[in-house]
Amino acid sequence: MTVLVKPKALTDTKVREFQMLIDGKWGNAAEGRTLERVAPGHGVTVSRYQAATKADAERAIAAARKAFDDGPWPRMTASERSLILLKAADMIAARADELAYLDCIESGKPISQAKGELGGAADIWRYAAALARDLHGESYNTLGDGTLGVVLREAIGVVSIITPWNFPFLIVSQKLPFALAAGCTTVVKPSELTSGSTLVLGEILEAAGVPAGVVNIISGTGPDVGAIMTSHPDVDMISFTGSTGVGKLTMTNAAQTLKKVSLELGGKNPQIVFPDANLDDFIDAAVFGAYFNAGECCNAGSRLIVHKEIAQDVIARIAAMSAKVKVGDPLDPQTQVGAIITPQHLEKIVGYVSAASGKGATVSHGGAALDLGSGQFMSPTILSSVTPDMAVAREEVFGPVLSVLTFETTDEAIRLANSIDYGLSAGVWSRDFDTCLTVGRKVRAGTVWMNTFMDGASELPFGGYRQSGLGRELGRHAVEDYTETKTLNMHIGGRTG
Ligand code: TXE
Repeated sequence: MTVLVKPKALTDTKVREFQMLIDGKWGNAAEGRTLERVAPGHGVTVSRYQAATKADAERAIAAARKAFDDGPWPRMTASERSLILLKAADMIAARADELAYLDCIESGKPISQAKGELGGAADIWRYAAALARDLHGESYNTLGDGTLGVVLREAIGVVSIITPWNFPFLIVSQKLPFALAAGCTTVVKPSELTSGSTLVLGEILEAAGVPAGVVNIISGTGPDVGAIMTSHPDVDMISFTGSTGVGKLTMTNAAQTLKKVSLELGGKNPQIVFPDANLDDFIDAAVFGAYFNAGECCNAGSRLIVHKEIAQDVIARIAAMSAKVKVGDPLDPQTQVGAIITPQHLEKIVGYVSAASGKGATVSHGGAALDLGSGQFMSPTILSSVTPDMAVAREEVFGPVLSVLTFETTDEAIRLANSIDYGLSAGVWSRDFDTCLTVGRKVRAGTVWMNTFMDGASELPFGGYRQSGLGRELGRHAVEDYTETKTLNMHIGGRTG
């Protein structure tokens, strides 16, 4: 079974009202419409956001344009920008409990996890602040006596930042501080399901000293505002995290004016396990990798590729550990798997499971929605005897569902790992160094974990191969992504001299 943690009624029953930040002023959407957010774990309205439309987005883009073209932000020294980002990081840390609470009730993620994400986010802001000081170009005095080449790194301009609901504060933190460090100005649109913490970030940035118009934050739906944010000629770059479908749409829109695009999209990440692996470590990581954030995670370890020799044992041990996972109240500090983002999304997850069992997969654990009295929850689920052609083996379920496939040779494992459209991350488990490196080099994915899974650090780039996206976030090149290079080719003395 699964350990159930029934959601307790919320003690704070007040609906939190949010406005939007455009050109340094907080206000309502032009058309006066709002969006209500029902907490996925509690089934009651907890937040009300402004429903921005095209006119609001255009105002925000104009403010960002003006702040870039005429404002102080791109003209400040890197040291001045860095100090403001450091101040913001301290303020994020000081308000971490409030921000974690918002992410927890609006997205349904466990509170302990939300607090961990806030710690990670503050670290990213500090890292971006450090990188701001080290952003520089190059010079070449080797081009001949009369020539000096200087390569500048200039802020790219106005950046549209569009984020999803699964890690609301963490994902905006993987984009915004780097854009700011480079000297860009921005329009930010969080998901219409989890806008709260990003709007609070607007208050923090104002208080930290970010000038008006540099960060504009609008709440609204993709079709209402996302579309204009990705197509407006005054926007120079788009940084998007979300579904592969909307990522493709974003690129199509961006192509009209040839904007730079950075995309972090879906994943169907394999964990390949060999018979000589440390199975205690692996079982623990497999359970964590599959169910972390209720599987609503682009780098979820949702596809197990296990050697035939150990498959039965591995499935039995993962099922036994799954039975101990605590599912339920996102606000309970003991909870490990929280609520599913919306009732429609839960239906989609259950649909994937029944389609797979209809095609011959075996439900080795869970397999159904859970009724906990409020909200929507899914049982941690293991599907075994999955074949590579099934949708659960190829598509992003985005729920706590682990699909198990088997292999006999290393080549077959690599082939299976690379047989789908995604290439975000992968895991390989073996005590043999050669095996880990052979698989690690041949798997086409942006991150390969060896004898661990899902560890990350601000210093390590993150992003995908193939349809998992374009570009990398984090790491020391992350600020450069928000720049253009300009070559100054200087001639000294007469041109023929
Ligand atoms: O994503 P969307 P959804 C995957 C996951 C999930 C599926 C659908 O498989 O089940 O996507 O989730 C904005 N122009 N991921 O529907 O729609 C939208 O408002 C511009 C993977 O929530 O892509 C939100 O701010 N923007 C993923 C953001 O795009 C548009 C995280 C993401 O929403 C838009 C989330 C448009 N036309 C979902 N339409 C990951 N990589 O972690 C929507 N948006």
